[in-house]
Amino acid sequence: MDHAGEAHRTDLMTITRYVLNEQSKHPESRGDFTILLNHIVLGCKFVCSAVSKAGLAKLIGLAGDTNVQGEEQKKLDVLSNEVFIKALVSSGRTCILVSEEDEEATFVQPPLRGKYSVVFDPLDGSSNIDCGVSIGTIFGIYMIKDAHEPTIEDVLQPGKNMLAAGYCMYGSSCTLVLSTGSGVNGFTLDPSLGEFILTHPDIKIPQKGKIYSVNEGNAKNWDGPTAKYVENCKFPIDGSPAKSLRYIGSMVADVHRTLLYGGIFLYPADKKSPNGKLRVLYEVFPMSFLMEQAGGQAFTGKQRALDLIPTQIHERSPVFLGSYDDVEEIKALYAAEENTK
Ligand code: AFP
Repeated sequence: MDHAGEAHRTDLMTITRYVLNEQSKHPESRGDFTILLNHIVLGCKFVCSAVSKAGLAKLIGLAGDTNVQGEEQKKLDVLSNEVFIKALVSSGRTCILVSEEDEEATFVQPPLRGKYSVVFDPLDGSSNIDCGVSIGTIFGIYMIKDAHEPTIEDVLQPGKNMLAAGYCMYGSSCTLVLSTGSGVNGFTLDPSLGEFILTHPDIKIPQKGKIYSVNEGNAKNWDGPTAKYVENCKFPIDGSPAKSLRYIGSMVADVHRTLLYGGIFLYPADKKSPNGKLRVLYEVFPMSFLMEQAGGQAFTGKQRALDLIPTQIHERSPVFLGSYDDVEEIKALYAAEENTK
């Protein structure tokens, strides 16, 4: 009998155990972050369950404007937002919440106010729900300066100030990828236990990848460096093999593949959208944080993505993120263009 293998299978590292282990490295810690994370995990489990039932509900006629009790059915993205807002407020550890779904930030009132702000997209890629493509929740966590006097400036901080970031992907399995600033770990939900188990310890993105991921339908509006980069992926000038194109159109799924297999994900600026499409606080920053923590890079076309200082909560930015060497190449193309000005 393979006792070591058996031990490996029975000694389960749950996400809570992992975070408590991390917490024990900081004797001054009072467990606030662990409590906050538990509430985020609860939100992810709820959304995972709702997403997995969504297709079935539609097939058997449960979804629509009203449910069997005659109550109005909520759209999944609206429902997910409500679940996360309530879970985060009730944790008693948050102060300011910024959600993709809400125009204004939510300021948590004093009895439940804590020291963290959370920026999140409760259900990113939701236009893909009806065709069963993987979608996800993305989040980033900041510490606020003064819990007595929170201001919007507390969330308008560069991404490099985030304490933690992660995403949960609702796909063939439910996977939560997290960084608390010392590497990246992936946890998979075991539905029979209702627990996220560490399945992808210390994720490192390959130094160079064989895949590029971009919406090529926007090519006619791209700037020179992006167009040149993608051309080079298809027709490499150094004689190396052409890269494969993979694009789902759901950031969590595209970034998850990039993180595990290597390569580059691009959502560039174009003539129609000079700031690209993706939102700085709850798409660009958390994913850039994870990429850097996994040994990759994230670049906006002008600077390191995590150095950007947002001026509005729903601001957008172009982003190029992924394997270190691949991002290095696009940086060189932008630098070369800058030199010709
Ligand atoms: P939805 O939430 O509207 O589906 O948008 C998803 C998203 O913000 C991000 O997850 C994708 O990477 C990106 O948009 C895809 O955008 P395009 O459809 O323009 O390629």
